[in-house]
Amino acid sequence: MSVYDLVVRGGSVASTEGVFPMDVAIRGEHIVALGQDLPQGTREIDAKGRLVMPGGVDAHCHIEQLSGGGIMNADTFESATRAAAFGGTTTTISFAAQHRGDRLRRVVERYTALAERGALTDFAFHLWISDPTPETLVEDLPALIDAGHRSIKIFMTYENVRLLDEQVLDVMAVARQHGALVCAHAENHGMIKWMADRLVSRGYVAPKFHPVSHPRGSEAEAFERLIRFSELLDQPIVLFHVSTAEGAAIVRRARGEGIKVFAETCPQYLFMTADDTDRPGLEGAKWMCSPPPRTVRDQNALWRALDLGDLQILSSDHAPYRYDETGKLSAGPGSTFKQIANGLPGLETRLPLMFDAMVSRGMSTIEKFVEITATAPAKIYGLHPRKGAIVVGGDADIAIWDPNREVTLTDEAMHDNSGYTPFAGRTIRGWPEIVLRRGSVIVSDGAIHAKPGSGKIQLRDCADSMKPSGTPSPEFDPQTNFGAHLA
Ligand code: DUC
Ligand code: ZN
Ligand code: ZN
Repeated sequence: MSVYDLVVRGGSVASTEGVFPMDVAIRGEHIVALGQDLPQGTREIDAKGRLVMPGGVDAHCHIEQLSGGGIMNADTFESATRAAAFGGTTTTISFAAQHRGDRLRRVVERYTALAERGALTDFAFHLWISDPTPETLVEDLPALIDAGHRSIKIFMTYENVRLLDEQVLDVMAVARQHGALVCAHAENHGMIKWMADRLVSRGYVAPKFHPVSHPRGSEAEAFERLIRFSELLDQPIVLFHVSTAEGAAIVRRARGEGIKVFAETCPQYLFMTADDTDRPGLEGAKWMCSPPPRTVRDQNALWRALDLGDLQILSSDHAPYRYDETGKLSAGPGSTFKQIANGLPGLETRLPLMFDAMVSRGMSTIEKFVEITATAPAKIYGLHPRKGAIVVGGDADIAIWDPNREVTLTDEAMHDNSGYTPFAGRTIRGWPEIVLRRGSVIVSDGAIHAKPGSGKIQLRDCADSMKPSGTPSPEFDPQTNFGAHLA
């Protein structure tokens, strides 16, 4: 009998350090050896001519979740993680979304139960806080962070979920004390509301006015504000979905100042522009998300920022709504852009789109692709080295790619429940053919083999990314922690 349950043989193993010809030996759920000419396993996968990559870590996706506007998204954990797996992603971080009046602890229990019933990939949650009551801040949040839910999501806009500045600071102070990251949807609420109200009152209601209602400065202003909060409390933050050149420049400057800021962008900001929403009737709704995609100049700035390391993470922001009365058109055929749910499906296309651009078309390198789609999100969110890399001792989460397979994206080929992809019609080169999650083949021959509910929750320790950059203090103490600001 072999010492290895499975050997992935003869492939090129990709990491942030390079691409090396190696076999990968797996026992149970873990990688136990890497090297050439490893002994025969009980089972073997022939990976000759294939790239053997870490399974993707998608650190920003909305699954089985009620939006801020009260619209249920189209996916269950089963359908969303099925799509993720087909696209080479083996870990998702979605939201345990607290709406006002909800008890946070119950929210986490509810989402955990949903994921434990349906998920095919492994999963974790960001704690989405929209009701920072004493119960939330003093009782539930500290206990949940200590239990391993080590990232928090806050909104600076969206009427029903946004926090005021003082509330954001309250949440950040708890995060600092207990060791969690604070992730933010950062846009200036007043600017967006004022613009949207004026546009609608003048009859400019089509989807193409949605990008107009999110002035590019609304991102820059909110980024700058949140960064100064981060500086005040010495609390690490992640800025979600950077969409503008100015936003990327602000992140670069803040990191240069030594403020612990991480940032993410998404395929929609690299491959789409505001013009995508300019379609007949309400069709443009399918391309509507917030912040909106901008211009080709912004795309170029974001690519550069990824290359330079100013932006570290590439997530999907998968937020699936059907183009019908259950989703995008829930307010009816006369919907204004304000009434249309924001968000795009993207769990399945995230990795193939990025591989095609970065590797097949030569805009970047395989190493950088692995970094921004798997290793860096795993490190920043406290999942590494269990997730995000092919290393001895890590979970055997592996996507085996045919780098030459050409695929034309179509609505029909997608496996989530939204019924379309904003990237339909694109032909891309490179596709994950076999996907392993903790040593089990969950995708092969174009079919899914995992059972709903076989994904496991990933509780996390306090990673370095979550710790303050200055001298850590065990207690929240304005005298010792904020002395510099009070002087
Ligand atoms: N914007 C968000 O903030 N969340 C979900 C989707 C979107 O477009
Ligand atoms: Zn957002
Ligand atoms: Zn989002």
